[in-house]
Amino acid sequence: MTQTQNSPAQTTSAQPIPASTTALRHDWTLQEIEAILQLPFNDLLFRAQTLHRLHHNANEVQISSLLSIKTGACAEDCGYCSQSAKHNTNIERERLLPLSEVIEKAQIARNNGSSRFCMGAAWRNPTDKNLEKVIEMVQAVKDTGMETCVTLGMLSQAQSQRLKEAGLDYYNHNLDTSPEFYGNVITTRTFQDRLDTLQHVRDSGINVCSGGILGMGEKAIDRASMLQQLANMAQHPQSVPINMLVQIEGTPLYGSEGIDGIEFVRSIGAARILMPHSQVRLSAGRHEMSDEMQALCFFAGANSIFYGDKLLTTDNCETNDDLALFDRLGITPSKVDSSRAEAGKAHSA
Ligand code: SAM
Ligand code: DTB
Ligand code: SF4
Repeated sequence: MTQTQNSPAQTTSAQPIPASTTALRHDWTLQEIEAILQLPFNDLLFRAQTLHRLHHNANEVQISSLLSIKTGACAEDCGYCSQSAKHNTNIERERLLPLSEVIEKAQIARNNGSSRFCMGAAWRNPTDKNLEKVIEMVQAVKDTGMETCVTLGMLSQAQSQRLKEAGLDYYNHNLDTSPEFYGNVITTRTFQDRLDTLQHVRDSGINVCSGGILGMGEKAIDRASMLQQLANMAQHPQSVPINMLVQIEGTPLYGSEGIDGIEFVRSIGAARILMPHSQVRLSAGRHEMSDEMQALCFFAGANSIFYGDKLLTTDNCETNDDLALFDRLGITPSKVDSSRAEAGKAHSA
């Protein structure tokens, strides 16, 4: 354990945390994380917000847009997902989108102020042939000036390396839940498979985007355990999406006991405390949250969202509603890095 770090298990004081006590840790015990999640709510939020301000602009939120580039007919059985071929859901399957359509959607996202464009494919893993097609998309999106992110399922080391060489900025691959609850959600690939893919991504030098889903019927200890897995990685994921389950009819997890809103906010605060430098993304499920709950999540340290009317197959908040909320909260979207933005302008001129 880093000696200068306050022991969260013993700290219930709401005193600000000096910068010198916030060395990054990778050795959190489950008990420490449970203790953070159980702090008096105001202490938890104060502590999370104090750390947040040490490392981030408190009034800035990064916005990413999502596009499903290949939808449905997935061989995996993830119990939450509309796109598994094993579930009887009402989604329209689509083959890999043509490059022109991806470019069109990316330009719209960029013009709406997104700084990152995330493309998702319903694959267990990409074939090398499909990977080359995705790489063309990554390169075209980079030309708009936005950061690029893809989520394509499991990757080999060679595939990660190929994506890195192509200039990919982020790879999203979620742990989804705790190792203990994992078997209740997915049976067609293991928790270790996920860790292996994340290791390949990290080793090839791509930024890691990894988080999970809350509200799948897991217990508080599973949330602590999932956060422990993320926080004890050799390097904290640069981006940590925290999704609230979007319940989709026809999926096995439809009808799960959801998560209490306050518990959700606590989990965001804990993610901020455990991984102070990371972007914590308030991801799927915002559609079901009140403005006030989202505001609490931002206060607890969430500093990124998915922006745009659609996630992958389900509705997201309306962009106008998001802009109105940002306005009421005095939040501004993070700017696209200026050199990238110039590159984008040059391209669209
Ligand atoms: N097929 C790839 C994979 O699973 O790695 C990429 C796409 S997958 C849809 C990306 C992530 O979205 C999942 O790991 C899960 O965390 C999240 N997700 C999918 N469906 C969701 C739902 N109904 N509610 C909340 N999050 C969801
Ligand atoms: C992540 O953590 N959440 C996003 C993204 N990564 C790919 C996906 C959310 C999907 C929500 C359900 C849907 O639209 O199908
Ligand atoms: Fe397939 Fe990804 Fe959905 Fe799992 S989450 S069923 S891997 S698209």
